[in-house]
Amino acid sequence: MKDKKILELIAQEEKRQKQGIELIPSENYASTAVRNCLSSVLTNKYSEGYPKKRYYGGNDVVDDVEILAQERAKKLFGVPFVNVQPYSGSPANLAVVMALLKPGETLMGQALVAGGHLTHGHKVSATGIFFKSVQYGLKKTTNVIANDSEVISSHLKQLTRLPRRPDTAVGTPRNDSLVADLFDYNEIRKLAKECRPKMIWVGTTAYPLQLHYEKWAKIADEVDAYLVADMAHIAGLVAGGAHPSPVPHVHVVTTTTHKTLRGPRGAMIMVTDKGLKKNPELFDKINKAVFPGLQGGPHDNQTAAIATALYEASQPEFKKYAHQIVKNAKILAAELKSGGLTLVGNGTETHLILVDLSKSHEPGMGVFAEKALDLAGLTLNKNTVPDEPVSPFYPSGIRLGTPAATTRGMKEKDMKFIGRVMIEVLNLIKPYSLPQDKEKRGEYIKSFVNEMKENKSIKKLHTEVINLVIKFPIP
Ligand code: DSN
Repeated sequence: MKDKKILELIAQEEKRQKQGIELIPSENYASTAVRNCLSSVLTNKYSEGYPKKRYYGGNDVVDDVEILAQERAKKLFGVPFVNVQPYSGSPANLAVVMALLKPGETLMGQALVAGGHLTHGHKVSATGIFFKSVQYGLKKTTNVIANDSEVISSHLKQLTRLPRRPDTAVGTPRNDSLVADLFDYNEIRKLAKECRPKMIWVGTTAYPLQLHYEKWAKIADEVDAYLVADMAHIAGLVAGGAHPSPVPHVHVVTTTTHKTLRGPRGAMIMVTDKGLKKNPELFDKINKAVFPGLQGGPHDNQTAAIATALYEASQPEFKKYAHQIVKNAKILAAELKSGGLTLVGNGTETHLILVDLSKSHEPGMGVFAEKALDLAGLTLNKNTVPDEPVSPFYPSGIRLGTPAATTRGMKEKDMKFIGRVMIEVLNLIKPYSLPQDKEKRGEYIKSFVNEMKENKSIKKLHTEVINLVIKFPIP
C-alpha cells in the first residue's frame, strides 16, 4: 500500500533540500546510515525503563543498542554518565531542570532575544512557568530580562539606568579583530549573587563566538549553583575539537543530536566528573526525571541512529568536517563584512554568523531578508540582534551557518559565492522598510514577496545557486 500524497510531499521536500543551500545553523544532513536506523524495525518496540531494567519483555537487543549509544557518547565527550533517551532538546532541558530544582526554585539563563534558548527560562516555557527564572542578556543590553519582577526589580531598575557603553558596542566593527566576548561577567555575577539561583544555564542559539566556560564556572561555584551547559549548537564542533569542551567546567551537559553533531533529531544529557563530585546522585536524578518524570518509552530507532551518529563523529573525517565548518564560516563572514554588512561580534569563531541588518538597512528587515534570500535559493532565518530595535516578530537580523553546506562538501570558494549572492540580494532590498503601522505589515510583506518573485536579478541568482548545488549531492 502506497501513501502517494505523503510520498509526493517527501519528494518535494527532497527537491527543496537538494536545490537550495541550507544555511540555517541548527540544521544538517544526516547520513544514510543514520536515516536507515530511523526507519528500522526498532521503531516497533516499547522499552520503558533503562537497560536491564525494562517494564516490557523482549528488550535484550534494545538494551544492547542503548548501552552502545551510551558507551560511545561517554567516550566521545569524556563523561562518566549519559542518558540518550530524551526525545529532543526541549524535553532534555526540562528534565535537567526537574532533576535539579523543585518547582518554584530559581534558575538563571540567557534570554532568548539575546541569543539564548526558550528552555533556559523564558516566561512561555515550562522552565519559566513552573520555576522562578532570571534572565541575563549580553553587553550593551539592559543585561537583565526578568520573569520575576519582585525578585530582581531593584537590580533591573539600576541596570536600565546604566548608560550605553560605546566601547563595548556590539556590531560596530572598528577593525578586523573579533570582539573578545559579548558577556558581561561582572553583571552576571552580581545578578547571581542577588538571586542565588540553584542552577545556571550556559549555552546559546544565536551567538557567534566561543564560550569561555571557565568564567561561568567561577560564578556558579561562587554561588554554589549547578552549571549546566546546553551545547546543542556546537556539539559537533566539540566532538571534532573545533570548540573547547564544557565538560571540565560544568556539572551537566545537554545537547541535541541533529545539529552540528549530524545525527537524528534527538538529545542526550550527560553528567560530568565535576557534577558527580558535587552530587553523586545526579545521574539517578536525571534518569528519573527523563523516565518516568517526563517521558514514556524511548524511541529505540532514534537511539540506534544516535549511536551511529556518535560512531561517525568519532572518526578522523569528522574532525576535518568540524574544522571545515568553522573555516567556511570565517570565510563567509569575511565576505559579508567586505560587502558592507555588520556582524555581531565582528565575525565568527564557530559555525554561526549573526548579521545585524539594523546597521546597514532599515530596522526590522530580518523577515524581508529571509524571504528574498529564500527566493534566491539560500535558506536562513530572521533573528533578533542584541539591543533589538523592533521585535522578535520583525527582528533586525539574520542568522546563518555552515554545518549543512559543509556536509555537502562546500569549501572556501563556495562560501565566497554564497557571500556574493547574499550581498547582491541584501543590496536589492535596501530601499524597503517595515511599515510603522503594525496592521499593514502582513500585507506589505506579501506584496514584497510577490515583487521579489518577479525580480530578474533574484531569478538570475537563483539559477546560479542551482547550477552550483548540482555539484554537491546531499546524503
Ligand atoms: N530551534 C533551534 C535553533 O534553531 O537554534 C534551537 O532549539
